[in-house]
Amino acid sequence: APTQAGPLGLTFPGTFVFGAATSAYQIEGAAAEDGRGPSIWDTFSHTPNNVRNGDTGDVAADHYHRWTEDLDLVKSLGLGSYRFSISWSRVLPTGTGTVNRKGLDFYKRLIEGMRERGIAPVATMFHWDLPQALQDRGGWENRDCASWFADYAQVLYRELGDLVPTWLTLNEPKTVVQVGYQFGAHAPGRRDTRASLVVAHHLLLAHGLAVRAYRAAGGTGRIGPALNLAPAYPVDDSEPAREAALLADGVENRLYLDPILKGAYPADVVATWAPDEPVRAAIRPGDLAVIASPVDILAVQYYNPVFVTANGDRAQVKPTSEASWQQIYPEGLFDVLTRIKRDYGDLPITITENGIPVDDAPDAAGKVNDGPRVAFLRDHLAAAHRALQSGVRLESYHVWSLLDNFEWAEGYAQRWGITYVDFATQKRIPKASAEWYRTVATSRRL
Ligand code: GBH
Repeated sequence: APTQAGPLGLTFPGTFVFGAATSAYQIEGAAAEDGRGPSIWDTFSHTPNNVRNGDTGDVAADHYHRWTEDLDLVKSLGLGSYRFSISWSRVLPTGTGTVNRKGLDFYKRLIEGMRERGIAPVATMFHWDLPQALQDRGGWENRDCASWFADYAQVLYRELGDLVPTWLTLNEPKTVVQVGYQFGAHAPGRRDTRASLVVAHHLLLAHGLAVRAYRAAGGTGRIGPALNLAPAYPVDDSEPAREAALLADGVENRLYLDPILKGAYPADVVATWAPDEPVRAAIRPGDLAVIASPVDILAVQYYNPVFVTANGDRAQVKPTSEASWQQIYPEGLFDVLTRIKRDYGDLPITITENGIPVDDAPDAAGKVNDGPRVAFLRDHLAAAHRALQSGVRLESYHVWSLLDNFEWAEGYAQRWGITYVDFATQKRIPKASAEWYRTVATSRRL
């Protein structure tokens, strides 16, 4: 008998997993507890005028103390997967050297807590919170940072490897490159395009070395990168607009996908962006072979497309969410997923982030009605379903985010959670979107 589907008439296969995502600095708080060393986000957020309202992650959603409640929440929403990140400076307070047991034990308990609840852990090793001690040694501009990362990764494999089926190396290297090193709106707040390209290479090298270390450690789970991909469309059919969109695709997507999955930098991006010696010199013989070490899974994060004019500017074509950078275009997710299969091969894919901010708050009855988020998630899940039906090996979907949290330069002013957090009391209230998502996840119907 045909399975009865939800309002859109779509049913996800029994193997498909629904989950939610967070990251360490955005939710944990406890910034100075149990031996955690400072990260560049502590430094950045404590420097005036970097973050809206002077907000910091000192307390955030206090997840470090409330993690059992938060895992109970994941379970109560019927989710099968939870993607979190590990704070490098909790595990290694100065980035290298002695392991901080208490920091490591926090993650051990957290991961065991997931397993007890039947939730599959997806662990990101780096979600932008570089140990400050390593920034003091040059950070990602220093080639050694790639090896420091691989050493840290080895500690994680040794201590937590048996407990974690899915490892993600770097969260969104593109955002570090663009926002951390070109626009300066994220830590470490640099504005230097040449440095940003060297950083891109060192990040990719770090990813590759960590993948190699996983194989050398005999890891039996899966490992891959987490890339935020943005399909680039020309605003019109003119030749110049189409060429500009092609270059934008290079900068947004191929600059990361090509070295990892094809072992080569995209020639058009290199010609346009890195014609000079310092950047070329950063790329040493053998690096690309390391970067292209085979991965088991590709983690895709999708928020928005870019629309490109003839002179290479970005244009607004679709309505935005409350984030000015986010034009809403669900079809872009279908395009991204099918493009990977077409251009890079049939590898397993997990969507590790997708969501929007909504300025929501409890009403008189204590309900949080985030209707725009329900519509956004529904339309993007429908696009993911369409990709599945056209043969993409899409295994799972994680909503960004489980909780309202510290939204980087926007501080607590943007709420991205399916769960409302009252930061004064730390009370959690599942929003309408959470109730809706529970129904989808438990029925598999959309
Ligand atoms: C993700 O980045 C992050 O992985 C996650 O931590 C974050 O909370 C979530 O999205 C929501 O933002 O204002 O011009 O400087 C998504 C990619 C890159 C989108 C940085 C916003 C800022 C553009 N983000 N970008 S700008």
